Amino acid sequence: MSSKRFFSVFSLLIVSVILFTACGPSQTATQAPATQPPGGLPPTTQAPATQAPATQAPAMAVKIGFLAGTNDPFYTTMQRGAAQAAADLGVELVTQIPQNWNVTDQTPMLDAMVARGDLSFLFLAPVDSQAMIAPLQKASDAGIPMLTVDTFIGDGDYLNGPVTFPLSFIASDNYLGGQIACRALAEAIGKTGKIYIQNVRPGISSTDAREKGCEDVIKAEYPNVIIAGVDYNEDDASKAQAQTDAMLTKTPDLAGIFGTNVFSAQGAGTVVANKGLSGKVKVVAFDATASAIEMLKNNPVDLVIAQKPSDMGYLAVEMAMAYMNGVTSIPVHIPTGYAVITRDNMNDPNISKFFYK
Ligand code: T6T
Repeated sequence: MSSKRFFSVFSLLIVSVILFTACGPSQTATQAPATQPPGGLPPTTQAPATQAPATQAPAMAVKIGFLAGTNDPFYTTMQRGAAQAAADLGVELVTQIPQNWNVTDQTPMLDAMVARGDLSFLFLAPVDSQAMIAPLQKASDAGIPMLTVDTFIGDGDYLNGPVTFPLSFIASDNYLGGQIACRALAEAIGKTGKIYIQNVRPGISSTDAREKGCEDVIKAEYPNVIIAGVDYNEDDASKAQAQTDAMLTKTPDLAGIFGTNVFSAQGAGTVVANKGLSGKVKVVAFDATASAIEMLKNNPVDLVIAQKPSDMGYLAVEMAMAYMNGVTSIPVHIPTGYAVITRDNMNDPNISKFFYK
């Protein structure tokens, strides 16, 4: 255990001991306080040993903070998983969801969560792998143990990388996801033709890795497939639509599109459908939202890659509790896997259980 982690565990233990001592049952009734003045209350007027003082505070639930990336079905599904774990383990989940995917929205929410002073643990999806390091370092220095879900800071290697203060990283293997997506897309277009990537913004660990996985698989396995362009939509479906529209106008022989997340795929699929290009321009969508599944059913989308956000949330709370209960072997990286959804398997309950809710 690094000395920083040792000290976090150590300070947690100290805090628990202090809290336990302060709130211990009937302490004032059973022990003669050392500070009792001589000639204080006669023994007969003291509260009986079995009776708790009327003013004793009720036991407080442990509170775990969850700071999402933004308001989308991926994170609401993650919140559901986390809430389930919190209910199962008898802790309180305190959730904050930034309206937009950016550092300016996420940082003040993080600061406010730290300032509350009552969160024992924090898990979050940092919206930028570099820009969120300093704000999170500040939270860690304030004594809050944390782990990241979905996205990482630094290079994601919390053991040997440049950033080691988060305890764990629980997420999909996004590079693999990009490879799965673009292999399927290349196959869907007959291994020949132009494809286009609708992405969010450089600097986000998850979607950067999906783009890279896509590019690498095309380069390595499909010599006749060309990546004709990449656009960044700032996690805005309308922007994704406008960019896809412009791309289709500029490249009328475009054969396929990879939408790397909820709003990218939603924007791309909508334009393909509106232009009457369903089936002609193939679309692979990351994230199993209701809209992606609808587009899979009605054609513009050919493949949907479901992550497991509910598992991420559940495991994050479990790991937080394990850590607070003294477990010292928290896995530094927990990959959660995918379900690959096609028109053929979408009605199978073993697959449809991965649709985001
Ligand atoms: O794809 C997810 C998430 O994995 C990614 O990091 C950001 O976008 C989503 O939240 C979906 O909108």
